[in-house]
Amino acid sequence: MNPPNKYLITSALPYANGPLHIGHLAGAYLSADAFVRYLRLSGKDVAYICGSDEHGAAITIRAMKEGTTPQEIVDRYHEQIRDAFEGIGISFDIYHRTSAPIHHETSQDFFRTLYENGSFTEQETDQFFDVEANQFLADRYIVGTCPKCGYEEAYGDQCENCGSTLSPTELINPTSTISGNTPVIRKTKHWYLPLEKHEDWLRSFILDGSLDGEPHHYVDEWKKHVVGQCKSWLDAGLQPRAITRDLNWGVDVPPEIEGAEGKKLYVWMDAPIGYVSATKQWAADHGKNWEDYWKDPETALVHFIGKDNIVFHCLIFPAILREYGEFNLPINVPANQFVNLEGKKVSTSKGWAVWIHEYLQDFPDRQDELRYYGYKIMPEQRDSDFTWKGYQEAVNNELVNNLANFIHRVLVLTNKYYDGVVPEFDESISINAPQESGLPTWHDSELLDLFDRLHELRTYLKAYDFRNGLKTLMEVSSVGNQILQLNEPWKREKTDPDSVKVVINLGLQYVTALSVVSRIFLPFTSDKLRDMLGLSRIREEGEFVDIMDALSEGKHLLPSGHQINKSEHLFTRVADEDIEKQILKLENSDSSDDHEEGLNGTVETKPEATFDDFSKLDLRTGTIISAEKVKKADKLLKLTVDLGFERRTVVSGIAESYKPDNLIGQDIVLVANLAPRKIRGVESQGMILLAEDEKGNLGFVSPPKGWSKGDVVR
Ligand code: B3M
Ligand code: ZN
Repeated sequence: MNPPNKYLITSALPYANGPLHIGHLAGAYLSADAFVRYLRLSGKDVAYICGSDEHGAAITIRAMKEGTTPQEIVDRYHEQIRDAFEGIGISFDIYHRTSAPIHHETSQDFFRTLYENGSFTEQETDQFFDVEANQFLADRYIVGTCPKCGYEEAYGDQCENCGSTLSPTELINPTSTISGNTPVIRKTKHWYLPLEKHEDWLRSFILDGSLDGEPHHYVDEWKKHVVGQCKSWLDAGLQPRAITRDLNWGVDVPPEIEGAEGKKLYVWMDAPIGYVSATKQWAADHGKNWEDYWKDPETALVHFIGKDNIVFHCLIFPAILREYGEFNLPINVPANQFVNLEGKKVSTSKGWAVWIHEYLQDFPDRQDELRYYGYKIMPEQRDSDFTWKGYQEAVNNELVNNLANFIHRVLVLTNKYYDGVVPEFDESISINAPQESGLPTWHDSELLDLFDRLHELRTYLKAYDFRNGLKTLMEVSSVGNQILQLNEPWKREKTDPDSVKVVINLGLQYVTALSVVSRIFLPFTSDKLRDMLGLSRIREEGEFVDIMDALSEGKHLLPSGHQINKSEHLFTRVADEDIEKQILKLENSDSSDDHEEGLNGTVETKPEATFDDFSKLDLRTGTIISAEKVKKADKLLKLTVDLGFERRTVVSGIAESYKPDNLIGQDIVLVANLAPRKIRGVESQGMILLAEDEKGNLGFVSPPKGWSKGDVVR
């Protein structure tokens, strides 16, 4: 197979329900960005497509929590995410959005075409319906008691206490999170994509890299964990997937289709079509033909995603594209695993994240430092961990001590000895070789060595191995540093100026090469470097090929006689206090952040209660006198509460916030006349009042210090 000349590259469309964080960035964007920059530097025709995913429960639940509309949520976050991407230098050709009319039209066209093809089946199922809100309830809109562990706030699809996967109808006392009412069961009809019909061709597509008996892509380039995940889906047997939902936010099922009323496309049906609609918009804006990028078999399609999106991009979307016909299928889906933060899972709702827009505010001129560290820890094969200490070390030890140091020394010496003019030199003069000190080498042989290293870099990039690509880039700089170190031009200038010319000229060739290839990972640095070298900035129009051609022909990258500019420090050290601030901020993110609900809208309270409703409750002051864990329930503690007039056993979901030992003596307020309930086999005789913030942190509501037990709270 010949290498393609045209590429359509996509990065997963982030949900517009929260700000962009480091987990997103190192997952599906830095990788794709390096890849597209590399392709453009190699002279390829590339369209790099992304946009906001503005549908789905992620958005509507967010809107409900904030007491605002889905439209307001997506408008806010779409812009914020777009700006953060731009700020950190992700070079999309278009950053589109799925609320755009062209996306709705394109998605409906897909639905219509597949519907008319007979690609769907229809099924009627039972689903919860909220009569007051007059809508069917998606799984996440239903809470109730987990049938497995008794946890009262299990979702319709999962209990977060015991981890069980549930279906909404299994919940005990299901309630609608919209109205607080008990939902009723109604029948509803949906369209399904019968994936099982696609199993055979998908199997050979994924596992052998072939399509209709022809080789389609080199399967050994696909990451093991990607193929592995698909294989386990295939081995388990593919099932029909519902592709519509009863919702009031999303793309309408085309209205002329019978039964379309009230039905929207399932978000995972329309989101990947977002790649197509965004390409259409981009093509229209730039006088291109979108079909050249999607339907020309010579064009390569590559999806960059995180591992949680593998099945949608490797199995479901390909099935949709193939049913539609004429569309290319991906030649690779180089999914990344996850990045954790200081050892914990990144979480938007818990505020445990490095937010890109905040990073850009805190470190306005350090975009490439974050990018660098992102590539260094990229979770290509397994999960990895972002730590602020690790970030600081990478910047100080690698970017400052290696890269910036090498470049600065070469440019400073050029300015000092030759007034910034690239020196002529005698090709026959040998200098000390970098690899083994003591051995001689020559300018031209070192340039061949540089060629080999850049070739290695290219090989890693082709294989989506960005970590090793970055390492190789840094090796170019290390070798440059070794050449300086072993030849000590600053000492020899007086005694052996001719060999110093060789060394400095060689150093300048290295720096020039770095100014081109650094563009792949560190675009801001590349621009600064080109300015210092007195060269025009890289436009990503085949410059990598140009320098490889030049090197292979024995030409120099920076001609003698060229005038360079003053050197400025490319990177500066990150101080301990900068890092400490970030760590502190992270630890305090509970109180200090503004990503969470409540700030920008009114918070909705529960439906009105009368005074009589309230006065039914008997609230009493008390003190916890014993506490122990409840077996097999991570969140539950069994407490004994002393009310003065009697003692009560209470099961409370506070184990994640409090250690049993720290609770003894804690004053509390108890709902003393709540009907007793069995939780995990223990009878709970009341409920302790707790305040809960938007992150889920719990704190006791307690009487003033020293207050007596058993008093009424009203
Ligand atoms: N919005 C899911 C996610 O952020 C999703 C990706 C869509 S890609 C077409 O994980
Ligand atoms: Zn449970």
